[in-house]
Amino acid sequence: MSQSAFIAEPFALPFDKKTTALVMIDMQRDFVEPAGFGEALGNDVSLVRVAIQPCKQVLEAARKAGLLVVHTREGHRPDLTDCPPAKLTRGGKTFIGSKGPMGRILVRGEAGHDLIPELYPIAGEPVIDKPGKGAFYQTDLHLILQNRGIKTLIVCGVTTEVCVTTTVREANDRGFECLVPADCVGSYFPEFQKASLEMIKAQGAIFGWVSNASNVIAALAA
Ligand code: TIU
Repeated sequence: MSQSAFIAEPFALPFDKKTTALVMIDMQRDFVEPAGFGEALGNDVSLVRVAIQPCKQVLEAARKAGLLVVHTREGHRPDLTDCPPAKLTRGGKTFIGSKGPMGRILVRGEAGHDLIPELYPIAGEPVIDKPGKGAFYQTDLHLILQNRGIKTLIVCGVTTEVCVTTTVREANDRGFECLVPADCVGSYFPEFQKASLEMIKAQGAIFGWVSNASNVIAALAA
């Protein structure tokens, strides 16, 4: 019997390894490394870098437990035809597609768009290129999860209040149960990190559950 439960708030979340996937959101150089898009926007990347090691431990535990692992990347075609004009005008001087220290910002194929080496996908792990903040919008993520019979998602990555919670809300509306390990998600804004995690688990798990890396690792190893 593979039914188990994650220790979580507001209450334990039962899961089955066969129907659980790890979704690693946008752990891209542009968001996490110095000199990327995140830092160019004026943010302190050390605040999101603290999530790297916990993410690495959860990723290793998920691989060992045989979970489906999916990675996402936010970015656009080099000609930016998939970038809404309204999104193109944001970010002050740091426009999507403009030249950054790690290539054109949030453009597919550029160095800064790539996933960080610490969490690099291995063979068999789908990588979803997404044009939006949510991982379901204009991608085949839902199809991939459905085809594998996935019901539960462990959602990690950056940033907590932007792409992580957008994805959790999208997933929740599609019937998935989402668990967010608090130390595996990062924000440039401590107050947003705190509020986002509180919102997820409020009102009896309105969008999902909140836990931490060690609880997830223990449950996956059981
Ligand atoms: N991946 C993601 O969260 N994209 C963002 O643009 N996040 C910010 O917090 N800016």
